[in-house]
Parts: sequence; structure tokens; C-alpha cells
Amino acid sequence: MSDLRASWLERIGGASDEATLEEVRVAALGKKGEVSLKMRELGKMTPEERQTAGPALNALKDELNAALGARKASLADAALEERLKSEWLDMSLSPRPVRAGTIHPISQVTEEVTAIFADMGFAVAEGPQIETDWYNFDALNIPGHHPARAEMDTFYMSRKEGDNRPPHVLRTHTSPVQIRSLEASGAPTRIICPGRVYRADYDQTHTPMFHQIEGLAIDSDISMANLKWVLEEFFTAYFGTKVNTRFRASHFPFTEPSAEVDIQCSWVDGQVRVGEGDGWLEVLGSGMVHPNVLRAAGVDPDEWQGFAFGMGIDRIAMLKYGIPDLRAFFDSDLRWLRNYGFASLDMPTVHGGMSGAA
Ligand code: 2NL
Repeated sequence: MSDLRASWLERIGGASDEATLEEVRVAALGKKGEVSLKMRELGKMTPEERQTAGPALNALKDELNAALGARKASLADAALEERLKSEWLDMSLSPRPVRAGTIHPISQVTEEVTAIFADMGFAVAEGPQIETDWYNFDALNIPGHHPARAEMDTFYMSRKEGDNRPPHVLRTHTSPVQIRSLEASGAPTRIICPGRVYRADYDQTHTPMFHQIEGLAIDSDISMANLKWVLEEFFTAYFGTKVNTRFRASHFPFTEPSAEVDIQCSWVDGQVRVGEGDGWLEVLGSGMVHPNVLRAAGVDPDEWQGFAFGMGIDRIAMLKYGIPDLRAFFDSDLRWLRNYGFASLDMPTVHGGMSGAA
């Protein structure tokens, strides 16, 4: 009996998969299994023999059943373990980089500039890019014979055959937005107008479409002194360092007096550095709004006065980030701009916003 027990326990322990284990079970405890046959033989024994053999066989049957159950469970565990190993997935792997859109550098700079003027109480105004010649020229005291109205600088829209009204133009500055805003809301006012403007010009420093930001402040006592303070405050905030300015007398049809404004700079290793130094860079035009312009916008020049200025966004973006060629802004591939510190180009911008994205 103990040989029987030992040999079956060994076969159970040696079964390496569930199918083999089932074969062992049938061979021991199935209808014609060895242990089952032995139990059938109990009937032929004498009562004395049966008294010892019966309980021994029952105990053996229970023990083998328990051993079969335990072996089956451990084989199932091992099989699961194997499966888990083969089906393992590395969740720590970085995802493939997502090609996402980013904010264009010009838009980033526009927002930066707008935010600085907003802190000084300027509201943003926007308007159409296709303008009438009244809003683009006449209202700004630019007479019909002025060179700025010449065919070579201005993009004219064509009229239908037989329509003899003056043609619409692509606005050559954002001033018409300020005229429209003055007309609609009157004085006092403090606004800035960023946007696209168009001139027929194309070389290393000019593109036919570029970006401008103009400012306008009208009240009863606004002076050139306010203009100088506002501009120095702006340059210092924008360039992150104290910036000195120089006002040079100039001429624009829409301002009187007029001034061109330079910022102080130095040249280090062929690169311009804004703030101080022995050089000056022209960055904007400005002046006191001409009485004719106030009148054209329906504002009484005997009651109101103020300053206006205009600057190229592309140009001040180039100055801050050391970008050599204006045309680079309008290439389709902007990845090179990462070299100039446009960090948000590295950050995916997700529709609806993502924390941390600019
Ligand atoms: C320049 C010159 C300037 C203005 C723009 C302006 C607007 C109104 C009335 C009067 Cl509504 N002036 N704008 C004034 C002076 C200069 O821009 O060289 N910009 C790049």
C-alpha cells in the first residue's frame, strides 16, 4: 500500500501540465483506475482484511484527490505567471511625439505687447483689413497727391466694370481702426490696434504683409511728456531692462508735431543689444494727433488732444530675439525659431488649453 501511495504521489508531482495531470487522475481514480480497482477488490476480502484495507484505501483516495487538486492549482498559477510574463506591457515608454500646432512668434509678440499696454489702461481695438480710401487716407490728413497713396505702395482692390467709385485698399497701417474707434466711442480714449497691414514692397527688410501696432491716447490734457513716459515704460517692460529713448523731430501727415523714436543700443559680436550703449535704433513713429484727424473722426480739437504712435511688430520681435531676416517669419517651417527662445514652439497647444501652454 505504501508503494502504491508513493508511486501515485510521484506521478502527480511530476505531471507538467493539466492534460497530463488529468491522465494520471484517470489512471488512479477513474472507473478503471488502479486505486478504484483495488477498492472493488475489497468485496472479495475477508472481514478482517477489509477492516484494515478499507480505511487505508479510503485515506489513500482522499490523499490522492487532495494532491491532484493542489497540483492542478499550482499548474494553473504557473500558466498564469507565464502568460503575464509574455503579455507584459511597458507603460513607462514615452509616447511617440505628437505633431501639434503652435502659436506663431508674431502672435506671441503681439500678445506680449498688448498685455504691457493693457497694464497701462489701453484697450485693444480691431477692424477690417480691406478699407475705404477715406479711412485709410483722407481721414488721416493724407491728401490725394501724397506719395503714400501712389499705386506702387498701396494694394488697390478692383471694382466691377463700370463702377467708378474709388477703389477699396488693403490697409497700409492700422490707423483706420483708430479712426473708426474714435468715431464710434469718442473721447476720452486709450486704445492700441495690432494687426496685419499691406504695402507693395519686398526685400530683406520689407514683406508685402507685415504687422503693426498703433496706440492712441486722447483726453483734455495729454501731452508729448505722457507719450515719452508710456513708450519708455513699454520698452523697459518688453525688453526686460531699462531702455533710454531719443525723440527726433520728423513729419507725418496725421501728427503735429511728429517725432521718430530711437532706443539706445550697443553692438556685441555683431549682435544688437538693446538698453544702453553708443548706438541708436529707430523703432517707431509718433506725435500729437493732427487737429484735422480729430475733426475727421468727429472729435472737437479745441476740447481734446492726444498722442499717437505706430511701430512694426515684426521689427521689435527681431530686435528682442536677434532674428536676422524678416522673411524668415513667413516661411512655413518655423522650427528654427526655437533657437531664438520661442519656447512655446516646443509645447503642444491643445484645443481648449493645456496647463503650462502659453
Ligand atoms: C510709423 C509711423 C505712426 C501714427 C502712426 C496715428 C493714428 C491716428 C492719428 C494719428 Cl488715428 N496718428 N498713428 C502716428 C504717428 C506715426 O506710425 O513709422 N510706423 C511704423
